[in-house]
Amino acid sequence: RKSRPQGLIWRSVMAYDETNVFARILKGEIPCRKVHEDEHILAFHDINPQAPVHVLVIPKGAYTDWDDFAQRASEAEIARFIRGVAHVGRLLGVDEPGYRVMSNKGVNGGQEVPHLHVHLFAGRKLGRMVP
Ligand code: D5M
Repeated sequence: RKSRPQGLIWRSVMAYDETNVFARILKGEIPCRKVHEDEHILAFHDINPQAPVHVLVIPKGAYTDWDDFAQRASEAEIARFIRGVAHVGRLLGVDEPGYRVMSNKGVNGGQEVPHLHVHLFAGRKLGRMVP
């Protein structure tokens, strides 16, 4: 039997579904209400907002979720993404009085779309999260 490359990186790469809705938004196949775009990230309004401001920020790289990103992305990519999310908060004018950032991972995290995304919620005083 042919041996496969070992380990988590192989598994993560193979798990990425190129047809997921955010991959299709990145390819321009599905429209979005864009907030910000640069070479590395895209930010757009959530189709089903849970707060007055509900924006999703995604890296352009093919990462399934937070853990995949943490394992495979370079430190420069990770830094750019985190800075990108904060930049979007300032662009939206919600850095004061503030916002919440959240990323769901996997079935128990409630993740629906298998491309890493961070939710940015703002526009009102948010309640405590009840798991
Ligand atoms: O969150 C996935 C989020 O993605 C959920 O809040 C709906 C949103 N969504 C799904 N399809 C679209 C499109 N086409 N545009 C904008 N927003 C969308 P999760 O953390 O995976 O549960």
